[in-house]
Amino acid sequence: MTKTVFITGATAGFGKATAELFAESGYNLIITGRRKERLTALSDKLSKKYNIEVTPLCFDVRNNDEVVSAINSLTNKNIDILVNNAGLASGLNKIQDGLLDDWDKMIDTNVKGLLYVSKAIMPLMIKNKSGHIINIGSTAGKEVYMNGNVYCATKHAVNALSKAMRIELLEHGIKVSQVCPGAAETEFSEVRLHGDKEKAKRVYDGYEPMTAEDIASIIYYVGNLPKNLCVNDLVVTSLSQANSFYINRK
Ligand code: NDP
Ligand code: 8X3
Repeated sequence: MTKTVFITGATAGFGKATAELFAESGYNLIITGRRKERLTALSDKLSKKYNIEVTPLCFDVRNNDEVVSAINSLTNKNIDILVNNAGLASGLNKIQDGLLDDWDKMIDTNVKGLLYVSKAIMPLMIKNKSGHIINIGSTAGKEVYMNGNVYCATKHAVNALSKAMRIELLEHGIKVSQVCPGAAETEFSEVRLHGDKEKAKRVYDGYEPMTAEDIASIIYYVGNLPKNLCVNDLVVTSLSQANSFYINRK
């Protein structure tokens, strides 16, 4: 039977590339994000190109009512893989100069949003006695670096929640994996730097970061192992990066 993958944050970056890769392999997709035009365009493109079913759901993961009603609206609720990818960094201030708006955005999206989406989908997987949740963490969830403070805290929370989900869903036969990328060039830095495209480009000066397609290939790999195998935690960087602190810039 054709499998279905539910990908949050599919309007850009990792989520969009992951949608394309699973579509190419014949999966049906449920793709989400706030930017409706992008979502509809991607849905139209992938359904035609790969002859698959694509359901676009436009909602903000920070709003639990929107999350629940979007998932309730699905006619086919058989979700094989959930990729909890929607997320962001906002701001690079020291913690003592932090902006509450930045903190709220990161905590509400990366932690509470991931929980809301998971809470709505886990009962469907439990009912089916199968499923796979792939959470997108970060090297920022393994280490804390200067000016990373609240973003790092949210990704440490994703690290903890991934472990918690794996323990608590074990008896239901549901796999839980965490994929933790290092630096990859997407819209991430532009969002973190509040829309400053020039400054965002300079984040990647002098080295080769990963691409969205690189991370999509890792997510696809993790999601397509034999039934008895579960990657618990996978940290991945480009060859130029050892960890959050060491980047080999030319
Ligand atoms: P992008 O900015 O390119 O994409 C982020 C996606 O998340 C967009 O589709 C955006 O959609 C969605 N999103 C953000 N906020 C919300 C929200 N409130 N509700 C719904 N969707 C939302 O970033 P990346 O692809 O790089 O990031 C994806 C994930 O990977 C994030 O969790 C990020 O923290 C993590 N990550 C990124 C790394 C990097 O270096 N790029 C490294 C490690 C982890 P829309 O705006 O349309 O809602
Ligand atoms: C994104 C990677 O290095 O900006 O999670 O924290 S980093």
